[in-house]
Amino acid sequence: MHATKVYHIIYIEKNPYRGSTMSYISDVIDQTAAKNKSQPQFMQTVTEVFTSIEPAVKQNEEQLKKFCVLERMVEPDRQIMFRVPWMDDKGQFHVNRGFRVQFNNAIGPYKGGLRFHKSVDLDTMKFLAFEQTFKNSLTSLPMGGAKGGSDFDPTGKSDAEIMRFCQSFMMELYRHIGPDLDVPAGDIGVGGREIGFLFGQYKKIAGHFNNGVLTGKGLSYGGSLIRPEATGYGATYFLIEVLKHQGESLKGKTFCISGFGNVAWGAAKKISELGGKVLTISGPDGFVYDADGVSGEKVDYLLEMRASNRNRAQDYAEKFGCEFFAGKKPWGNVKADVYMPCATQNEVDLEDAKAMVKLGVPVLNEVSNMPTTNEAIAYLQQHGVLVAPSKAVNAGGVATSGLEMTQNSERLQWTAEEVDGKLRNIMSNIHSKIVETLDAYALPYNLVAGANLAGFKKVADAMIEQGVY
Ligand code: 2IT
Repeated sequence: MHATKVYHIIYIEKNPYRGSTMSYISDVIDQTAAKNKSQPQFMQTVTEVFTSIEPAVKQNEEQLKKFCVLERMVEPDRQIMFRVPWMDDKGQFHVNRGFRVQFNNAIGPYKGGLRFHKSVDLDTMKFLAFEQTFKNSLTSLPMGGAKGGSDFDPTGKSDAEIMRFCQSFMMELYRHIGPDLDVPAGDIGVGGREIGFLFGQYKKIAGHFNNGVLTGKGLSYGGSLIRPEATGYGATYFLIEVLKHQGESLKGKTFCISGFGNVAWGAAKKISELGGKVLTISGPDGFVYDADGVSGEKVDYLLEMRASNRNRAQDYAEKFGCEFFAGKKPWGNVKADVYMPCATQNEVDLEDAKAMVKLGVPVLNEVSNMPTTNEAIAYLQQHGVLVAPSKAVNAGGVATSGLEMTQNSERLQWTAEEVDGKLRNIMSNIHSKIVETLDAYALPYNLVAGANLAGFKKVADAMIEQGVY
């Protein structure tokens, strides 16, 4: 049978509302699966979010149905796909595919990162933009949901090649973005260097210095202090709130982190600063076990690894004389108090979840977007593992992008202390909002359900109040 048909049938069969009283949710999941036959990642997040929102839908079913809120929520406002031709250092031409999915602007201008990775396709972009809509809602800042990027692979590329690629990408993207329209930022494969090249080209095309059009900028042209650190710092601040709720603290705890990019870097920096110990980092080649903990100059070395475009974790093991486990993930191989996936989607599957339970790891703090499969989340929760969902945990990145936009509008630059303090407050407020939402629906401390419910409610209210468009 053709693979696309398989996905379609799998998602309809797996529909958790099959045969339940919640036929509205069930129908929309079925219709969405039927219309998006080769988009398993998008269906994964739609199913995950919609599985959590039953209490909110029950309370307001008539209105939500009348205004087609769920039907409109799963259909992006627009999906832009374009050709990105570029020239390598030998003078050879290449063509990649560029994307921007503007999913939902009910509560603010479209906002979300750009991902440059060979795995990027429309399915990836749609799942990320859908997740972004609810995450941005949770931050309490006025930002809608979007995502973009390209299947361009930065591995092994020179700075000049990256620059030419970014310039070509912006030749098309510029007409779709603006400070009140859509504000892209970084994601996997897009950091300060790429944002600089993208902004330079935007400015040249637009003919004015409008730096509110992108976030994650360098400090010399309107970037915000703490934005590079914000995703990892925010994830740590959110975890502190979770631990506090359990009557515990971060100090003295051990961590397994995956990835070695911007997010893993920020998390390792903050965790080591606060007295936690990061035992692992990883890359596509395998994971590193550092018994002494990733801290100090070893944290800074992660930045060099990223800038080298080698995409190789073994470099760390070689430089600092640590053990390297080729082709393996840390999950199930190293015991720790907290697992923090910081690499990419679906990096924790059912097998990993089983190994985690067997090892007795009590907390999964999801940092990368949708790092855990739905089956794995269900297994972990059934076996008493506390799962903090990425929509809440990694929201500090985009929240600090929101703070960068505010500074650009004010034409001011805040101090690191000011931005960090606001980030801490935002993360603590997200946790409080989740707890309040769960209390309002008389639900137990299930952070996955609470985050989805809270994120959904604000977007749904705005969509209803603005009429059907
Ligand atoms: O997934 C994410 O939230 C990001 N990549 C950051 C998006 C942003 O606009 O800062």
